[in-house]
Amino acid sequence: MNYFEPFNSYIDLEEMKLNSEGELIIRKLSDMVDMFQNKKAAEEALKENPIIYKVYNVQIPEESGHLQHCISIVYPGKIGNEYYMTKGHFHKIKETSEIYLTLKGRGKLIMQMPDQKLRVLDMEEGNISYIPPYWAHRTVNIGDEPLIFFGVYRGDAGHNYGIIEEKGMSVIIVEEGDKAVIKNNLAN
Ligand code: M6P
Ligand code: ZN
Repeated sequence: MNYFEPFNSYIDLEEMKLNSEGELIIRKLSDMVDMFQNKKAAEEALKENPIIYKVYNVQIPEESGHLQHCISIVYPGKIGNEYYMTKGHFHKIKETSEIYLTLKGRGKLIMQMPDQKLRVLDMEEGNISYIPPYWAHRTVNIGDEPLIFFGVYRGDAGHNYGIIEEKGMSVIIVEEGDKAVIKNNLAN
């Protein structure tokens, strides 16, 4: 039998850094510019090309017995009136689930089934959100500080961005009169 050594990672919430050996993914606006609805605002913001979010992955084998886990930081900001968000994905192995624990900030977790059924959960400090099998998931920062959350999912689940990259999700989250509002995505 192949033993894998137990280990700790450490999240420093002030520094917003995960202390582990894994891969750090940095997504800038240029990596997802087509996902925002206001094309003019997106083009304007591209001049600065802000970081939209970071994902600190702990290095774990992509095997079913393991649990991938990571810390994501979605920065505060908007493109037009649409809040910064993650790209969003289904899992490659569709029947695998995921858990998010919100550590800091305020957000929304949009989930969507292949038949378009939709659910939106609040992400607030201490919330543990369960993303059941088959639901696509995207997080949106609706606050004015970074949204920081821990995610854990089956080792071999994988990411499938395809259809969300092409069509988006069926709702978007925008600021209207100081409030986060869920709107139908007319482009979907
Ligand atoms: C969470 C997890 C990660 C995911 C990240 C960013 O931390 O679900 O697996 O990579 O959010 O989301 P996305 O991959 O959709 O950009
Ligand atoms: Zn996932």
